[in-house]
Amino acid sequence: MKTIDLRSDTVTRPTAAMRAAIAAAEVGDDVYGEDPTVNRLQALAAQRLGMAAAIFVPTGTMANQAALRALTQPGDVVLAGAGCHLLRYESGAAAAFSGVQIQTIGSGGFFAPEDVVAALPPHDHHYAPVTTVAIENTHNSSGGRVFPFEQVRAVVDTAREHGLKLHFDGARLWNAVIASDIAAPRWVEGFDSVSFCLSKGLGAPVGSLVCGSADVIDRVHRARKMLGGGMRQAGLLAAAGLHALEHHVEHLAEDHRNARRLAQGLAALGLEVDPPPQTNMVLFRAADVGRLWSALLERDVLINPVDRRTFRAVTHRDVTAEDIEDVLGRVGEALGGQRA
Ligand code: TLP
Repeated sequence: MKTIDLRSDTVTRPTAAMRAAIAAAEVGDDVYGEDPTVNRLQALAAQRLGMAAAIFVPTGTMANQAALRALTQPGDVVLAGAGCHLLRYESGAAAAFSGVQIQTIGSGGFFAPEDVVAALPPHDHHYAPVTTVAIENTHNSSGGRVFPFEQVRAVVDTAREHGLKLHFDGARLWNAVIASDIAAPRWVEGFDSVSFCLSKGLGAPVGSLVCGSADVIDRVHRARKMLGGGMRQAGLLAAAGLHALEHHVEHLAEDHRNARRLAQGLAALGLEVDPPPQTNMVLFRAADVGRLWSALLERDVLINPVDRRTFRAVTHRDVTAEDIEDVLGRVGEALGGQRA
């Protein structure tokens, strides 16, 4: 039986064409700025986002943390949506590396300008200064939802009015672009730094970018060095990323269709799917997560629980529409006799 892996879109493997691009990559020492393939990827990323500069880093976590380091001072407060990756899944790096406190605002991962204003402290030295706002789009722990566009624009305006910096965790920015049909430069306009991943739905084995002004990217460069992320012949990895950006963005629409079909099928099996998927993630609940998890593992379906009641299934390039039908069959069998 084919193993169907819906744990994350990080599990994709490079295609033959991507491997050929890796094999053909021209390389140099990127710590000297001499890797032509890294330089091409950085230029393409900046251009796709309509920003001045970009820097290649190994992971989304490093992208976010190097950006935070570049934007903040120790002791600052960073406002972000509930359940944000920055706070929940980056092993405490914001506190350890930048010395900042993350304060969550709003609900379900999103927030409004009023939430930003309400979180601003009086100008009094008892309070840590709020200096930065971070959004996550799509928002992972709320089930891959897209931050409402007009709300993002309003948050940017308000943050600017109050002299705050802005970071955009766009690990899945391209999913938001495809789902909303709003171009990337419009999404990221006014942000000081934007991170996006090549190694999620875009299917590259490794890599993320941070984009921003030349000055911000210069500071991110220093932070990347401090984190040990200065890589040498990284063009081998950048070649995969270039291939992903050039050829894999449109495919995300299929991942989104597969997620909708999966959600519909799971609901038909009596499972509670909430929220309805907007991109490539499906959150669903089961009465006995542990039992369903092992019954699925026995049937070679990998789906991770995210809490005691909820599973997260993520669609991606290595899962076809037929695989989704297959998964639904196997979930039906696994549930046989069990209460959903
Ligand atoms: N998310 C991973 C896990 O860490 C949870 C996943 O499987 O979804 N920002 C966001 C919004 C992310 O979802 C992730 C990865 C990252 C940053 C970090 O990227 P990596 O894993 O490359 O460090």
